[in-house]
Amino acid sequence: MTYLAKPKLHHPTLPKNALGFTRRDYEGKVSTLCAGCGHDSISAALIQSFWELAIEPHLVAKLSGIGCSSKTPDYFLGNSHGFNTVHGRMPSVLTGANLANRDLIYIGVSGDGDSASIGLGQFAHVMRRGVNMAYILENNGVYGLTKGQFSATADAGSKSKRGAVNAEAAVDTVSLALLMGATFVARSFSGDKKQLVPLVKAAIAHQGAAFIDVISPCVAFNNHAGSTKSYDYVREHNEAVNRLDFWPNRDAITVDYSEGGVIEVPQHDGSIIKLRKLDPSYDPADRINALNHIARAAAKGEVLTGLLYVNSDAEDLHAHLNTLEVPFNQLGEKDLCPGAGMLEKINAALR
Ligand SMILES: Cc1ncc(C[n+]2csc(CCOP(=O)(O)OP(=O)(O)O)c2C)c(N)n1
Ligand code: SF4
Ligand SMILES: [Mg+2]
Repeated sequence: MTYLAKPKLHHPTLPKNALGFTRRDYEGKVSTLCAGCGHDSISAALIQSFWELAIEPHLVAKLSGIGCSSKTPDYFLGNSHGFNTVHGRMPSVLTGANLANRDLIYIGVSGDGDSASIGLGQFAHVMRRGVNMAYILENNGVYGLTKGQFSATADAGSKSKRGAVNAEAAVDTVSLALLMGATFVARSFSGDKKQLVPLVKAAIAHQGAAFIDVISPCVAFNNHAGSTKSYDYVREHNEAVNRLDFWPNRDAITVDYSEGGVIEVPQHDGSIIKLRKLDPSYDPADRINALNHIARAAAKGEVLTGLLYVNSDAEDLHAHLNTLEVPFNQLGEKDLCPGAGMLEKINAALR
């Protein structure tokens, strides 16, 4: 099934974006995930975001690890670059690709096992290095692909489908991303496309490490009573701190937002995040306050969602390393291999 391409039929009345593409042009192969899996809704949100932003698919690189979640890049943006790496190692491959060619838009897709269990070290370092990417963690609290073992994001006290109680403390990926220096941190729910789509768009626009933890229920192994990652639990305990509208540029703002509590957060590329505060005490520019809020909500069993932190002045890894703007594949042999004399000079400077 994974090799099944979708039929190329486009109904003539399908709406087109500014590039003349329909949503179908941003789809991938037929999904082989279980019907109702949260991961498919996240793929749909990604398709929607890229289509609405009118991004040319060949300018996007999708990288993932291993898992049901990491299979999903096959199901969206079929005309983009893709690399399904090794379990827990997507961040280092994405970092390398990004350093070689900064002109592409990098999407990292991972699971909670992939990022918080085997890949925890890689996850932490890609955040602190500020790699320019939108990192989407499809968080279901279990290893879906290998039949539902608890992952490191399963809450202590939550029950498996067979009734076993998880005794271990959960890794909270949004807190960890904040501690590690990610400059855009959000949490959302696969069942809330209205919240997720603008978050994805804003994460794409962000210059630096952008992280979205998306609670994404596994209908096969973790959608029962006693689970804190089920559709029912998340719907009942979802506490959104804000709601977003994303505007690709200032000119696009044609509606007048007169409602109170709306703040504008300009991004480096001229795009604007419009934030409606649902919790007046929540300031997404305050990292310490974000950490406090997340910890307090977790203690009450709430799932805090929305844009939890953003640093609009963030710089990415290329700025830290002062790298060349030209992608490696556009450099000639002379630039790539400047000779023994130059190597000697570099070595001498390091002695
Ligand atoms: C090095 C290595 N160890 C273990 C596995 C087995 N394995 C494959 S997927 C997976 C867990 C996937 O869980 P998660 O990342 O949460 O993705 P999900 O399937 O839940 O979306 C494991 C342990 C593997 N493929 N490679
Ligand atoms: S096993 Fe779970 S995570 Fe995997 S496709 Fe099925 S519902 Fe989704
Ligand atoms: Mg998982």
